[in-house]
Amino acid sequence: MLQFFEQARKHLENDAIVHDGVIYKYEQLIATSQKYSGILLNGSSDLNEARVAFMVHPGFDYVKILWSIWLSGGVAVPLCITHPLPSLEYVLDDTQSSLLVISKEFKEVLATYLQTANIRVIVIEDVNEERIAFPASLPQIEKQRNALILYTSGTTNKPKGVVTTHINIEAQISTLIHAWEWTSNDRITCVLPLHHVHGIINVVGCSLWAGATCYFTAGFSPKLIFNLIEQGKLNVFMAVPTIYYKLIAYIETLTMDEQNTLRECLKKFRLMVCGSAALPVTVMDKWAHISGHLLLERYGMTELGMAISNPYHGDRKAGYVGIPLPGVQIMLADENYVQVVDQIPGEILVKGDNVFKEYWQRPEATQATFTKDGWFKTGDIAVIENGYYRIMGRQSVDIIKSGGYKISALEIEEVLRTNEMIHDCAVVGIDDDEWGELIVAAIVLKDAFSNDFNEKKLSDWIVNYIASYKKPRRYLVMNDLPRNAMGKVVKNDIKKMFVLK
Ligand code: MLC
Ligand code: AMP
Repeated sequence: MLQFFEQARKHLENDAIVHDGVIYKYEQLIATSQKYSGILLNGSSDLNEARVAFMVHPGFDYVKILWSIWLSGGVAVPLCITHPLPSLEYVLDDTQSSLLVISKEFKEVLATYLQTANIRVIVIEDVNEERIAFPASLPQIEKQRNALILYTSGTTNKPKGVVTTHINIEAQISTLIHAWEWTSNDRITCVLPLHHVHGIINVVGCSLWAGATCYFTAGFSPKLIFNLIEQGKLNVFMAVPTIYYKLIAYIETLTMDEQNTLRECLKKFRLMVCGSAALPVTVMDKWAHISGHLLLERYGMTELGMAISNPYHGDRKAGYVGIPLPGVQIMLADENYVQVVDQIPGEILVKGDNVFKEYWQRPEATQATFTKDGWFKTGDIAVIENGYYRIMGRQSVDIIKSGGYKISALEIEEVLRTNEMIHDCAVVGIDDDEWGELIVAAIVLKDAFSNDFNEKKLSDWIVNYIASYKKPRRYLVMNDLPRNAMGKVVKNDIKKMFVLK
């Protein structure tokens, strides 16, 4: 029996999920997931690692589908609910998903795909749960089997599927349960998208493993979050730095009385965590002033879950991500993968059961990302100072973190180059207080458009091909891109030009 399910069975009477004010107990979540497994299995005894893509809003439906995929032996492929069709098709094709579970509202965006694809489609609203019987039996799943594929942007233009096994997921969750002292009395709200580890593992995975309650609101909204907080419903909160930035901005619009009421409610929290991108010290300080809480910053990655964390009880140091989590081995290494000594910066290498298995059907990329001794190379540079890790940046200028999302500059450039106006381009991330990095693009126009550049037209066009959070927010039209003696575009020069602009 998979551990997540055994855990849930310990808390049958507890509230598992509260979604739109409706309470779902663990007992109901278990029963519904089992019934749905029967639908997915459709008479077979085991999905045998078939990829099951699903496109469902965060909430009870999302969790029941995820669990039913795991119970029936499938590999879960959560689709981003805001991606345009080309990005969705890419994931569906790359994973060769043979089953797709969707909410009715996503039929429209997928319409052209559904017309021709050879895939079994289940529309949640068309299923009458009352009339489904429990499956006669469910398969025995060995923990080394594949469980999840999440897509991550990297230094290649197309996102790669990160495959994690049940062993990996159990390790990623259990280390956080231990380190952050989760209990069945905890209550958290999920404000993050559920196609990335922050939401899937840290928020939903940990809360349901602990027998705690996970509240879902409709997307990210400071007003809805503060409503829940004021009702005293929550005691744990986790988000990316941009969300804390936005919450602070919202609080600053409230009256002093409203701020004081909120402050009293925030003081009752036991834990507030921040990660997925560097937490600016200014945000940490402002949040401490507002809430009385020193945010716990941690470091993670799609390929690892969480790896390094400030302590729950000890000193939480601003600007530092803490120390390795239990069960996670970390080494800082030079360019030859030899360990560096304290206070010398090095690339973060990671080993442990939390580390993913492989990039889906990319053996060369998988091999390249591990050293010959089996360390996973993160591409992030850190230094240890007084026992605490400080993240100094990334090796690649082509990886951008904006709003907590990892975005490949190369992917955006490839799309931009297909636009009729563009001859050449270079995408970079520039520092931004709110978004961490803001995506911007230097472009060289084709002669025919040199007097006729329409930024809005380009901006409206690009969201047909990439998610809106990947859209460049500013453009700089240039005659030529700056290049070095080898002919390679000097992206750091482009960054400086945007800052000076
Ligand atoms: C959106 N907008 C942006 C933007 N994203 N502007 C600049 N840069 C960006 N990156 C603009 C939109 O165009 C829109 O403006 C307005 O902001 C609102 O858009 P939205 O889509 O409604 O945004 P919002 O819901 O406010 O989203 C902000 C957010 C979101 C912070 C909630 O970005 C988010 O959920 N981020 C978390 C991603 C995440 O889970 N990362 C974890 C990866 S795992 P207009 O003018 O068009 O209306 C990982 C490992 C680890 O990293 O360690 O955890
Ligand atoms: P993703 O691939 O979306 O999972 O993003 C992982 C990347 O986010 C890491 O490789 C880091 O570059 C970055 N990251 C995560 N947490 C932090 C943090 N606390 N500080 C700085 N960078 C972080």
